Amino acid sequence: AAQGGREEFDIRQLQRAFSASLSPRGEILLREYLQGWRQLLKFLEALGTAFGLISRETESKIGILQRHQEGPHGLHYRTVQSMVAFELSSGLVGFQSLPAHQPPSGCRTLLRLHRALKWLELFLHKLGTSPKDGKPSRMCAEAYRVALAPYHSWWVKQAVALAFLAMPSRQELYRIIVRGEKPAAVLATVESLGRVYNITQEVYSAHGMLELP
Ligand code: 1PW
Repeated sequence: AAQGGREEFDIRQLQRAFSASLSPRGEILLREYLQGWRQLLKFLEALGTAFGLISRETESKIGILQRHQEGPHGLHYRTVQSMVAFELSSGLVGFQSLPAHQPPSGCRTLLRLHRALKWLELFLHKLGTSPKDGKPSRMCAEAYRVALAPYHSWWVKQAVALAFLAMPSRQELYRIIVRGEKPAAVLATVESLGRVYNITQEVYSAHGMLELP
């Protein structure tokens, strides 16, 4: 079966990509990480047009990192750790805002995806552990409030809140997320996301990079 491609969202492929992104030596492999994000993009697209802004923003961040990987310094963009080391030693991280002619750094771009991953982790965790009558739109909003809203402008927060209003019902969401899988696939995914998140967080924190502009 083709990876990427046209097929529908598949939570097992999401879980596999993120767990494959973790090397035995504790590195985060960017290729697999971005593959996980592309699978996530299919999920966002399945949530409907109300999630268009969120999908486009996600796609744009994936694209920036992909261009770094395909660029002249592509070899340095194999793992999160090697990207961080390279951008640090070349003065490319952008601890202050970078000049406009320079593409956004890999570090500041990945930081956006990294924070968003926490949103997903919290949301899936709530979904996988909540009582049957819990409302997904509320869980999604609550996870967003904790994980991502603190980093967003007022305007973005309003736009994201509108998307939640159009969130599919719990039943429909289960159809999209779980499909043929056992519900346990949700919590297995939460666990993989958590491992990847924690390692990235350690790397960023060790270099004082948790607040890049
Ligand atoms: C239902 C669970 C969803 C998990 C996937 C989350 C994808 C998150 C994308 C949020 C996008 C909101 C609109 C854009 C916000 C940007 O300003 C913001 N980007 C992100 C990814 O947070 C910050 O990027 P910037 O403006 O500093 O380049």
